[in-house]
Amino acid sequence: MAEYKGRYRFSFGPWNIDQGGDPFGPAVRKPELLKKKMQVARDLGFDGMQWHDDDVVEDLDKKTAAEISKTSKRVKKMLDDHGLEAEFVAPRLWFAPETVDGAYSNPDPKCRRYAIERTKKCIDIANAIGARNIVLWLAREGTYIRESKVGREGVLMIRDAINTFLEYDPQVRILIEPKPNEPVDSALIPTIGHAIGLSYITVDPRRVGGLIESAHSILAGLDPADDMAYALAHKKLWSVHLNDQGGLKFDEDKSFGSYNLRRAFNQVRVLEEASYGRNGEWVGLDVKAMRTQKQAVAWKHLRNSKQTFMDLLEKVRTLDTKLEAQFKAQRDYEELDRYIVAHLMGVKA
Ligand code: 3MF
Ligand code: MG
Repeated sequence: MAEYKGRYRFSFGPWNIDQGGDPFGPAVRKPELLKKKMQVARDLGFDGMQWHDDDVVEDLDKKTAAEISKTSKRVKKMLDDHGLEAEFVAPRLWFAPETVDGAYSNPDPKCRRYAIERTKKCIDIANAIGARNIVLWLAREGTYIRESKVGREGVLMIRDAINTFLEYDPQVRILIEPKPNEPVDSALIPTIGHAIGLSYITVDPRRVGGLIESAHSILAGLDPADDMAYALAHKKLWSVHLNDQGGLKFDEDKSFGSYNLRRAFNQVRVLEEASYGRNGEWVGLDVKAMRTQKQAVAWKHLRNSKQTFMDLLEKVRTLDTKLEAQFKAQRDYEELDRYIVAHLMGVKA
């Protein structure tokens, strides 16, 4: 087993410290300043932050190139001052009126042009804050009813958009973050298998990979550890959004390991066994504080997720793999099952 003894680097995005609003009720916490969020990151031992383009430059659509550059430089300086790096920038392609019916696969060419121009701005911001990764969460690239779009055309439109970005910036890397549904009913690129398949029909597959979010795999009815293993086999697991999810509900973004510890253990194990992080990959979180959480402590979900990862890493590293191999050789999976459960609980098998 090739074990990576290096240090894991952790990141989260500013949206992970939020105001607790949901579709049925308003915000319950006041917004926090970016500076405060960076202090939380530093105090909790995170190494970097993830960004949406407009987390860096607010009201991006209304800003000139000079304004975008100036604001990005200010955020870069703030990051430097806090000893933090920028992991990636993601274009927010689901908020503007132009993206109501999708971004790159929008049936209206004017709207598609908007999405492409917006993503170019996002790439400029990434360069300005020192991130070489662009994450595409393809939020509205899909349908509410099957008949509304031609699936094949939609996929090829997304491919064409990605090709445009690969050509726009010869250094940029595109990480597709698949999700099967929400906000749309049915996504065109619902799983990591789809994302990797798509990468191979772009002009430069070596620069197109994936980001796997635990909850997104679970929403697709899949096991996140297996999804990660699949992407690792293709050398295309370039980031993760660790979190947890209670079954097929709305996207909950629960703290990592808080719902299904064994499922979380297997994610950490898959990463550890593949020496994840050796090529600079980050352990990203995408977690939300519960709506009930009060302002002053609405950062504990981040602390807990990171700590649970480290605790599970210890469980991975102390697993008796000889014993495991013995059970496997005997095909005694019942014994193996009990051993894993006992190991996780810290009791005798
Ligand atoms: C939605 C998500 C997104 C992405 C983010 C960065 C708002 O389910 O997970 O969070 O992670 O846009 O790619
Ligand atoms: Mg995510």
